[in-house]
Amino acid sequence: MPEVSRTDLHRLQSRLAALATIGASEGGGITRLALGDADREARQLVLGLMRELELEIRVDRVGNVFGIRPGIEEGPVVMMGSHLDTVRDGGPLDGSYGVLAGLEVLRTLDDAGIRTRRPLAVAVFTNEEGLRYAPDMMGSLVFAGGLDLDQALATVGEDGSVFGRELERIGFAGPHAPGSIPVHRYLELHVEQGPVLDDEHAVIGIVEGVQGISWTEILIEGEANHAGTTPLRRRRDAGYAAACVARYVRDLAQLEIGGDQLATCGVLELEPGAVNVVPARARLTVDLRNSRDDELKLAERFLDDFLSTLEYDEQVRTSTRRLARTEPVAFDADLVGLVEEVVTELDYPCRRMISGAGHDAQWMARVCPSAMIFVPSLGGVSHSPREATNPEHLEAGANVLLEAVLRAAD
Ligand code: HGY
Ligand code: MN
Ligand code: MN
Repeated sequence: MPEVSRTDLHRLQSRLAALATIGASEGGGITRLALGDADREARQLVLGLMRELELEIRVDRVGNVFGIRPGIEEGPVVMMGSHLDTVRDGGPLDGSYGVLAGLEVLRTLDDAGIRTRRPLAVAVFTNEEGLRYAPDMMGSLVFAGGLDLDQALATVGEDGSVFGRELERIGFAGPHAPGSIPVHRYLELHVEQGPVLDDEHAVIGIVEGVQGISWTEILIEGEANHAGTTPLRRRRDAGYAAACVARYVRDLAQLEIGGDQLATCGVLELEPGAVNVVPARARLTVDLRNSRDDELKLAERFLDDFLSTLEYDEQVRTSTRRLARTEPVAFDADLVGLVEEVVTELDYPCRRMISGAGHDAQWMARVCPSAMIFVPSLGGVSHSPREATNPEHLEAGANVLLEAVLRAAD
């Protein structure tokens, strides 16, 4: 088989730059919420690249897009991929890098005249971020059988839109049943989105698993009142109660659970939102993460207990809705070992690690042996316009993906 070990960094960078213009805002961030117009445009750009590669294109009923490259033999594919949707004001690499590097790998194989024994595929999973429609990682979740298709299609977004209708509107309500593509191995290349590799000057993260995720929406019902006349003891202040929750979850993570427990209040909305009105209502979200499911469950329970106490202390009513819940997952040890073998041979400084961020690989691991490859995020920054990675690290990640896929496919 002809030797090939290098992808074309400039070609990859030019495609990343083109994709980054879709959903770009003045502040430099990128916003491509799932099933919005920018998501459609990004999907169409990738479809164009898939057609250039003469891939067999399949779109499934939850909008996942697959480009399939035939192998010498038929059968389960070796799949790469990630997502194209972003958070609000996100960066140019989260998700995009894994999709475009996967296509770069296929282009490199074409240029080298290489045909692998197994078919190869690049996947674009729908709604990985979960901002507009919860839960996150919805496309891979349905693909893996973790969420009923009709339930996904009926999901109402935070903007009141209906998932299935939006999927039709953007033209990506495909005919194929989710999960109908047999997968031999799944390999996802992604930026780390955290500081570990950058701090240690490592180039490649050999990802052994992903921590668990729990998202809860909390509604707090108090009573609007006059800020100047209502004594503190007579208030039912939803704003103060919400602030108590935000403060509590930090203590919950740092003091009560400890270890690698994390807690974030990413959304906090008050109504009526007037300077001289005691807030009547609050809507907030709590994102809890832990690599141990027993501790994550404890954190969830402690939060519920805190809300019960808060109701009594502040005379408010609270209600909760679980937006997402993904257990910690360990990737396939042999596939992780294959990635480590490749990285060692290519002589990149590396380390094994757990992913702090959730990824589609977390659900693909329930379908087939899966693993991930990380490259450093400069300053550990992601989900931000400042998200960036050194070009030579982008190239290193793509080369490791290329070599790992060649081995998994043959
Ligand atoms: O939330 C996450 O960890 C991922 O970026 N969806
Ligand atoms: Mn991502
Ligand atoms: Mn993300």
